[in-house]
Amino acid sequence: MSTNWEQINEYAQQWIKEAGDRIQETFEKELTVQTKSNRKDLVTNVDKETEQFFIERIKETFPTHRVLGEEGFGDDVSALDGIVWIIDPIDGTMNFIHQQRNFAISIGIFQNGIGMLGYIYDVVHDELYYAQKGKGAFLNDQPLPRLQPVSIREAIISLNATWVTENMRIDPKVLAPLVKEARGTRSYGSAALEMAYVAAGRLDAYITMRLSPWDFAGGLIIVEEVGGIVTNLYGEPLHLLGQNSVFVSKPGLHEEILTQYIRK
Ligand code: 2AM
Ligand code: CA
Ligand code: CA
Ligand code: CA
Repeated sequence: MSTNWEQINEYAQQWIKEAGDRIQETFEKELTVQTKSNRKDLVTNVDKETEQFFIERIKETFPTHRVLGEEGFGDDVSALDGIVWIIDPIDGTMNFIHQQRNFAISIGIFQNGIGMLGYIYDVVHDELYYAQKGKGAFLNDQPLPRLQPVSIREAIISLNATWVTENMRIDPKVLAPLVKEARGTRSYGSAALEMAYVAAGRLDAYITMRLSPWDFAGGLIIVEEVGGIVTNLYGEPLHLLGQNSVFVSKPGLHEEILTQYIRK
């Protein structure tokens, strides 16, 4: 039997909107904030409740689908056979806590390792970025145009200041000249939104040194549907079940940055 992607898409969009409404309702309530791996790595009761909400809905409706979720309420996924939902219930938790904006729900749905449906929902702005493999990407049902080439000098590149200061993952001298040459840099603190912004042409590229699958799963599908390139910093494909550096860009710009700044 072939998979009914239209049906999965309808449910996914409905649950994402419902989860977004639930998140908005928590703005008036007190948050429980905990740290994870370090003092900058945060989680709240809302991250956990939102992930549990999705898992309950998915398991009830699609019992054979598996879920890989950041907060660990899903399945132990060690291979991507069958249908797997990769979920980040709140991407940009620090923003959620401090700003009540600049965060998103991010979901990628894969079949045998191939990205079929991608979603990034900017809850506060009610902006749903969505893509289905081979059918293009959309922002609130408006088709997103294919990405057009841009030069480095005219590009706005998103990256965190961490990567041009002393850090454990990259020599700060590698990206500093790129920061200087670009028209501008930005940092939003939500990998999912930064990928959505590349897909929507609001940013030209996004570079970061360590993300997990749930941070980029939704964005990967959306960006590729508009002709953008998603690789690790060295131009290699991303591992969907491990951590990666991530380099998302308009097509020509991707090659230009790789040859002039990363591989040189
Ligand atoms: P999160 O909010 O879901 O944790 C912040 O710069 C971006 O990096 C967010 O998208 C954040 O996702 C992600 N991120 C990945 N690993 C992280 C970590 N260990 N600590 C903080 N943010 C992390
Ligand atoms: Ca997190
Ligand atoms: Ca995340
Ligand atoms: Ca998260």
